[in-house]
Amino acid sequence: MAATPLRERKAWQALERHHAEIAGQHLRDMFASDPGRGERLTAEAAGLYLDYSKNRVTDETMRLLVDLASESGVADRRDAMFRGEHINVSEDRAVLHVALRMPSTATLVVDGQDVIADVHAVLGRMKEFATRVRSGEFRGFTGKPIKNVINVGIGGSDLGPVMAYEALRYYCTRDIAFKFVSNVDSTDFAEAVHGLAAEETLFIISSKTFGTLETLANANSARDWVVSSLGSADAVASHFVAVSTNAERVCAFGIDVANMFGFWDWVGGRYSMDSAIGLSTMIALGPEGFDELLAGFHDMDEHFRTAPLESNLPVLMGVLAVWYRDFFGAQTVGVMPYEQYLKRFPAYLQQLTMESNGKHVTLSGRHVDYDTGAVYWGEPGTNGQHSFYQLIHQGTTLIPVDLIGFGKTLNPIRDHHDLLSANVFAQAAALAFGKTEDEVRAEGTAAPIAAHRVFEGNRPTNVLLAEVLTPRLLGSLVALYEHSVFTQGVIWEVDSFDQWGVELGKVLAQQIIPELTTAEEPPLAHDSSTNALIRKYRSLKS
Ligand code: G6Q
Repeated sequence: MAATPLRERKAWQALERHHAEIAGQHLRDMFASDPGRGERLTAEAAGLYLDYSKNRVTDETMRLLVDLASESGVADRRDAMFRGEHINVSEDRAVLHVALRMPSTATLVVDGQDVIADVHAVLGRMKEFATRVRSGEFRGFTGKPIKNVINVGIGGSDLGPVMAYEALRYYCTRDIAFKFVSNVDSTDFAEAVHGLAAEETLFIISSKTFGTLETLANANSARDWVVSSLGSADAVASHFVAVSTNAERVCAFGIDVANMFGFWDWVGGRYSMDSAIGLSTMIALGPEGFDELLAGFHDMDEHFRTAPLESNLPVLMGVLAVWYRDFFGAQTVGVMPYEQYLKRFPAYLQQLTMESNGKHVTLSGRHVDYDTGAVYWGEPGTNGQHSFYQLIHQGTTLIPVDLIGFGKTLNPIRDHHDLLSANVFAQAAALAFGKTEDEVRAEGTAAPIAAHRVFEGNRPTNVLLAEVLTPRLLGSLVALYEHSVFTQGVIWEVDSFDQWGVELGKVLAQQIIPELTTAEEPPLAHDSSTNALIRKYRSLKS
């Protein structure tokens, strides 16, 4: 824990002075006076090339930002994480998603237990199971092979599996359909099973706690569906497996612990796609593909653990995020993958970033006197260009954007990929350099219309480029953002691994459920708005 409050750190104060000096500078001028920055302000690791030259920074800014990371104790805290110390202070837990992707030859003893041996024991069971499902050796209740796998889970037990399946669909078996049910809205379940044969369907009930309302409601509906379709409660054993840390609750639900894949309290939900929560990913990809995914995570972990801060990709992206959030007041960050397979990546990142760093107190419980986590959002390019990019280019709000592109497509057709990629570079340049009124006039547009056609520019971007989307690259990309989030969290001195902010609504919902379901309206003791809404709902319902 950094001893000094953020605003009192030397590097922070130096950055405040520095910001006042350079905030007014335009990227046009920065590039004109320093043509080498496009090649210099770059970094590369684990198959990812980062061009951060189109940020509103100079070499001095980067030096001060890296000083801030250093003075904030990023390296010490990173090392404490890798050692398995309880850096999740509000839950008194180790934070060891990095152990999930360490090779079997590694050892890491935490609280007296070799966690790497545990990780690989579960991976071995997952591989054996995934292979049996993929080959058709695993049979359902009526003796038929599995044609549909449905992951039932929510939040961290859903977003990673969905994102990975969509991202790696090219590499996944097409013999099995994969579906994901998360929402307690019954439509999610109804549409997922529509037209499916229960005898060919396997449910993976994914829940760390096995106590989550939405997941248990969907799991119960799945059990009803299987039992009523196949006419026997005995069918449950052949159509359900569980991924959880809570064997007791899994048993109570009716799933044999022999069909349960475990993980540990040191894996946070949003950091769990590479644990047993990735069982659907492994069935889809095959064990070798899953190993590649893990290797990609590990590549980036090793880079984060060993590279100097000034050339460390997650650190660079992390400090730049702090720069815009705290010094420019940027409230949101756009992440735009120019790769259709990454269409769910922004949704995945929303949880990773916002649940991790959307915090208002420091590790010691003091209210922060600076801004923490930004809002993350995004859509694949080029679709976004035809909708909300207008505001990024000409609106009044500064929105730093990460653009993610690839040298090759997995589906080469005509010149689509060059058309796509040209847009990555064009957007980054347009956002940075814009178009002046003189340039608009020189093209023949006179006032007052000319003003509408001016692009102020000076909008920052990171461009991430990789060769092609593979399981390994996806692992590296996710780990890059995980560790960037970590870096920001250390600087802001928040607990990036708890999520108390999701609790209050859950508790209130539990109180309200019976008030919606009793035949007679019960006495309502909420605020007048909630009381009136409940009454209106009851009347609409009846
Ligand atoms: C993630 C959060 C949260 C969690 C879900 C599902 O970091 O803790 O999104 O993953 O609430 O929880 P269970 O896996 O316990 O059902």
